[in-house]
Amino acid sequence: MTKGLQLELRNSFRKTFSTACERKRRMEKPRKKFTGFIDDAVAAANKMDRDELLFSYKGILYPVTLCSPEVFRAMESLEARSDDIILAAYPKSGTNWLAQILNDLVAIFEKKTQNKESSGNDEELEEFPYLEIGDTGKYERMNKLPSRRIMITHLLPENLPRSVFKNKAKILLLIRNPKDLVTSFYHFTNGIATLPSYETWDDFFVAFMTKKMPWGCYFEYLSKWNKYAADENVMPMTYEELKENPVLGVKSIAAFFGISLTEEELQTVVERSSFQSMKKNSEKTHGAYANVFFRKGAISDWKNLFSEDQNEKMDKAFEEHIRGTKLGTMLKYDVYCKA
Ligand code: PPS
Repeated sequence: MTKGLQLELRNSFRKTFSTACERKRRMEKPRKKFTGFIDDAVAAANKMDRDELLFSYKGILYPVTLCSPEVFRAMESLEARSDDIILAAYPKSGTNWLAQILNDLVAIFEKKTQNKESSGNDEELEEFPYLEIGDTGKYERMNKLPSRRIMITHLLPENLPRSVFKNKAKILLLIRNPKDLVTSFYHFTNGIATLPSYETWDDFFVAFMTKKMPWGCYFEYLSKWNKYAADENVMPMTYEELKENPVLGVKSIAAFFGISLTEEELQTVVERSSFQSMKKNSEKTHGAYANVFFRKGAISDWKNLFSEDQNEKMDKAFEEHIRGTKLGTMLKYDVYCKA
């Protein structure tokens, strides 16, 4: 991008959000707790043995430094709303990317609706954006937050609070091709102390294929969410389609959540959520773990890791579990996962 265009985008953003100060607060606000939370979790994990890092709840593994059975039980008290914005994604699907897009879309929505009461305007109202991460009092506090709330989750549909489906909260379901996802997960796992690290890629691949991942098995995640993929309150989107056409992707997300955008606003949201922009800003937003969360941001990095045998195993698992389903078809496996 040329310097002139960058300047134009910056200026258009300034016009959209009345003051630079307000903009800075909106951009950095959701991440203040993010970095603090991750730093604390890493400090706690550093004092633990590898085999203590995960616990099992309802048959699924989670990191002990981030989640707990008490918080899972308390989550049921969350009263979801029809105007909630929920981002559901298996780990390493591009969650932070979509979170950036949704935060900007809600900021634009609030500005237009002059929603002074909105949950975005007061730092004290802030909660860690991942639904399943926090303390037991989080959900009672969230029940008092004004709309529109953004919630991010890696959970299976059956483990979300019942009110999410009962009250028809809208869910953006983000999915990513399994080969790039497992590649990303491997690098992440070895880059952050909250998850058990692996000596070799081969060991990690075996663990991924045998249901040893935190937040559960990728294939089960897709099979279970597939039952909701055609619901009118659920919009599935792939990492790859957003990467290949971010303008169209952001437009469809905004339309799904009923947020109107001018052409200028659309361009600004797209630019601010590009991998380059997010990586540049990542020390501010993600602190010490910036490079772990924003690694390559590309399609096909799996080709640098997968052996012939691993390709065959993944192809077979995809065939058995997902091909032929709505989500499986959306993933365009033959385009993105064949050498
Ligand atoms: S997490 O830890 O589960 O919340 O990780 P998550 O954010 O879901 O996924 C991390 C991967 O998403 C890439 N990423 C992006 N790709 C494209 N564009 C943008 N803006 C973007 N932001 C993050 C990130 O680099 C991780 O993928 P890999 O393949 O490891 O680079």
